[in-house]
Amino acid sequence: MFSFFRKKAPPAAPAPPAVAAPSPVVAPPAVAPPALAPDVTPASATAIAPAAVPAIAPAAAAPPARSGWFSRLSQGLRKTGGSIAQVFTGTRIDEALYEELESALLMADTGVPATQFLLADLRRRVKEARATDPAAVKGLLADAIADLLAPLQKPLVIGGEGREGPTVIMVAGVNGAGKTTSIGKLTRHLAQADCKVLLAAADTFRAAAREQLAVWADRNRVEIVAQAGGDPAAVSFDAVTAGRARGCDVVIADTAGRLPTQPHLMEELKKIRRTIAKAQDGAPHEVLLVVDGNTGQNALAQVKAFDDAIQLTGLVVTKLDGTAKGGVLAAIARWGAQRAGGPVPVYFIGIGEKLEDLQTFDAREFARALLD
Ligand SMILES: Nc1nc2c(ncn2[C@@H]2O[C@H](COP(=O)(O)OP(=O)(O)O)[C@@H](O)[C@H]2O)c(=O)[nH]1
Ligand SMILES: [Mg+2]
Repeated sequence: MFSFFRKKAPPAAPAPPAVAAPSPVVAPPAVAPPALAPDVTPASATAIAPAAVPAIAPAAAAPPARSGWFSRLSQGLRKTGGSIAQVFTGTRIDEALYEELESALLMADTGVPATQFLLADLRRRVKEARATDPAAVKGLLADAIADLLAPLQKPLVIGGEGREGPTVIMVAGVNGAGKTTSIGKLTRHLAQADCKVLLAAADTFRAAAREQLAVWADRNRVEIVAQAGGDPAAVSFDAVTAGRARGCDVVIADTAGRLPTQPHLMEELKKIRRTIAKAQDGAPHEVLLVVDGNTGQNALAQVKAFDDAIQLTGLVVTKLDGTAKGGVLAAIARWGAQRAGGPVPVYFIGIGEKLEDLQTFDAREFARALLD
């Protein structure tokens, strides 16, 4: 079973080994979620919701089988699986096979550099294994993809080495990528693991954005700092300060959606990052980009642009259900292999709108799902 994230022991403790969080317990919300958004925070006042009792939902009788999740993931990526499988239906391993595979990988959003890398790697593997059967080549391709994706597999760590104060997570991305939903789902997992979470509604432009985050805060019974029409950097600062004062384990800042082609909005994002650092040394500890897996090669362009602006530490790739082709993860991995600071891990992937539809990323599993 996979841990949803890793929770380190507090620094004061007599150095016990890092304890893995309990297996993901994905229970349906203990209380029926409110149908309507709660009252909007009064304008111009930084509102810190009163401390709420942490919601500890009763553990689900049986944790959801990861196999069920796997079949949904491969179902989501079935178009890619189908067109790649087609390549291996012949009887010979020849140039035509590699050419067909090249087209299939490019069609799956893998992009030119990762496609070329995979083809060269596959040829080497085929030679080494002395494979003669195209079906065996498919297995070798799965290995090649899994190895390429492996550096992206890394758990999100809460409470790092010697860290005082909360783990501060800043979340960015374009509009509709799934930032708020993913924060809500992550908050649920954190709250269930007894982490004290505070959400910062740093998407101050739209009232609906604050309300949406407030609904998630309410569902998970965690605190939220919001401010109508205020400065997102100020809200983030207040939230981190409040999170420290209240002994929170995690502060998550939800920012407004923006395109990397909007320089003033990218500047604002940098300012939020800088301001968070002023509220707490070493923060933000995680700068996450949420990308919509459906956007194909554009997702890679977003990763690069946001990384340039705010130095990403992790990714959440959503919407791998539906029409996503999945190859973009290989493109992200190949880019990451050449990035000065090392690869940007994919902490979570999303395959739907429900709570259990956000899961940790497993490279081998993903490679299998891609080719299934
Ligand atoms: N199908 C699908 N929908 C998702 C996923 N993640 C988020 N969504 C939906 O995408 C829409 C936009 O999500 P939201 O969190 O508001 O995006 P934000 O603008 O980045 O905050 C909502 O309708 C979500 O339910 C996913 O993994 N799969
Ligand atoms: Mg949002």
